[in-house]
Amino acid sequence: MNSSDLRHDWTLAEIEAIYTAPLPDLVFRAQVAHRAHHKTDEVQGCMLLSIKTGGCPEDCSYCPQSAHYKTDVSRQDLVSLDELTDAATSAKEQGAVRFCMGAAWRDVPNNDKFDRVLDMVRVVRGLGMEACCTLGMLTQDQADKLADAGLTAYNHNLDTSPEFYGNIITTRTYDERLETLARVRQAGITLCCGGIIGLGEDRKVRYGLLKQLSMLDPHPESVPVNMLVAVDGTPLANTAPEDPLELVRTIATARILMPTSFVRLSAGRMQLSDEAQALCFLAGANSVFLGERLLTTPNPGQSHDEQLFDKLGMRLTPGDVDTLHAG
Ligand code: SAM
Ligand code: DTB
Ligand code: SF4
Repeated sequence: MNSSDLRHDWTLAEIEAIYTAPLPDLVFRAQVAHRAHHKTDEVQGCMLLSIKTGGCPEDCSYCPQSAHYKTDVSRQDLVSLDELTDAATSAKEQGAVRFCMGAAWRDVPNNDKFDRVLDMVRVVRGLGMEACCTLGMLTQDQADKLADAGLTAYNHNLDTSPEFYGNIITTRTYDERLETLARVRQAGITLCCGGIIGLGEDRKVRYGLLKQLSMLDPHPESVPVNMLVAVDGTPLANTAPEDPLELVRTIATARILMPTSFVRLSAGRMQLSDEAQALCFLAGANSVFLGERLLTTPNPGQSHDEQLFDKLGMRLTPGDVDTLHAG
């Protein structure tokens, strides 16, 4: 399929028809899309590090790092280059091909801290991994500097549909998010852009999110699908857990709408059985976060994941990014 064959005009009715198909039909269609573009026995391993934690001025109601809520997350200033180097080296040893650095900023400061982030990107690239950052809103100049430092991808999620968005975040608009995404593209950095389910939204909201993601042209190279990790102290702490089959349907629909993208089974794996995760892979997920911690919340960790991939007869995408992109 040429990139010109990829569609950016999926309608809500089409998305609804895909999402609500009988599960065997939905998964079959997702498999066809998946097999046309990806190896079905491989999962891309990414590792996260929170490089600046807590005290964020945004009010994202799912997030334990927002300064608006009282949670157990303790604030931590930007980590040193040495700490970063140790974490990235260990990530590589655990099989990660992409290292993602997350900062609880509304936007990126133009000072020595940003210079340190640029050095961090160089360190990660020097170790032979893809480098991703998620730092909040960016100016064009900052995006260009990140690109010059060798940044592979920038993560900035649309999170939910434009209509539901105001229920979740009031301190930054949907359009501001789209503007940052456009600057990242303009700088020549690949996009990691997805969303979150289990916020108390209904299916229509998920169709709206999937439509917005598929309207991005080109599609985001990476689409993280998060399931809410309900954290004490946040406004969503008592939200009823989402049915894992809704996650499977969301992933399968994302795979069909954006067949060439990596679809990442992101936050929420602690709440999923091995069988539910297996269904997510059958539905076309081909990337996960490795390690015992996401940014501030727990994640299954190496030994559990090794057993899981072993049981499924799947493996982490091997190797250095240079070999990864060779074929
Ligand atoms: N501050 C940056 C930003 O918002 O762009 C970067 C990090 S932020 C933690 C990245 C994404 O993680 C959010 O957009 C959201 O989709 C996801 N996320 C945050 N807290 C979560 C939670 N408690 N459960 C599931 N996903 C979460
Ligand atoms: C994304 O979409 N999910 C990751 C990554 N991008 C930065 C973060 C998930 C965070 C989950 C809550 C936490 O650990 O703080
Ligand atoms: Fe801040 Fe990002 Fe958390 Fe929103 S999701 S409160 S922007 S760290």
